[in-house]
Amino acid sequence: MMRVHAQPFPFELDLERAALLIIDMQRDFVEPGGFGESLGNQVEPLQSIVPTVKKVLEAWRLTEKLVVHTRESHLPDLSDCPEAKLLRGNPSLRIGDLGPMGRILIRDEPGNQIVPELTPLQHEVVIDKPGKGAFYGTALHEILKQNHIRQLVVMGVTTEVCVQSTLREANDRGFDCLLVEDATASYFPEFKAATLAMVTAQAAIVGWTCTSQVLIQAISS
Ligand code: C5J
Repeated sequence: MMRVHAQPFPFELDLERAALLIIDMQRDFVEPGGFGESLGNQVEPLQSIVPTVKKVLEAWRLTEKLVVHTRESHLPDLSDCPEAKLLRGNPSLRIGDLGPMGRILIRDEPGNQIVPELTPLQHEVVIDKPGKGAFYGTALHEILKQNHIRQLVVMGVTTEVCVQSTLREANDRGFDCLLVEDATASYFPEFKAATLAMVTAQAAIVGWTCTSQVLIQAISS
């Protein structure tokens, strides 16, 4: 056990039972010219965390503990995309349409790949998820159980959507979650701040948050 300085109180990290979970660091959300930008979002807040996510990932890889990457993606025939998601709102591009980096949110399209700086290693787990939460419609829970995981260190985008949904799903399944504050981002900085506050409120009702610096220090010691 190692004590990590965290909010709202220290997190007792048990590396033997912990996995690193990186949410949706895919080109279409993060890179200029992708789907996120085509929706009118500024991608800079998302781009700016890539070096920090990379630093934590590299430190975690040295521990040889489990790494899981996720991608929000759908099958090419959209059979795993509910109509409610497909038809929501009035966007200029819908899921499955041809966007700046291939078909939007479709598995194996260029925009659906993890950004090159964070490319998964061959032995790392990659979960393609049809929803916002990483547990919905995926084998994630089974994989974590098989690996005797009880704690998740979480990074990625966007803080208030797929990251927060995943944290809540994980919390309900009995995982202790530690979100890395400077390794998560939103197109809306105020939503990120609100999410960090919501996660840690009421004595860690959803989980803990910490900085990448204290996490790297703890796992490297
Ligand atoms: C969104 C995500 N924002 N990864 N996806 O639609 O948060």
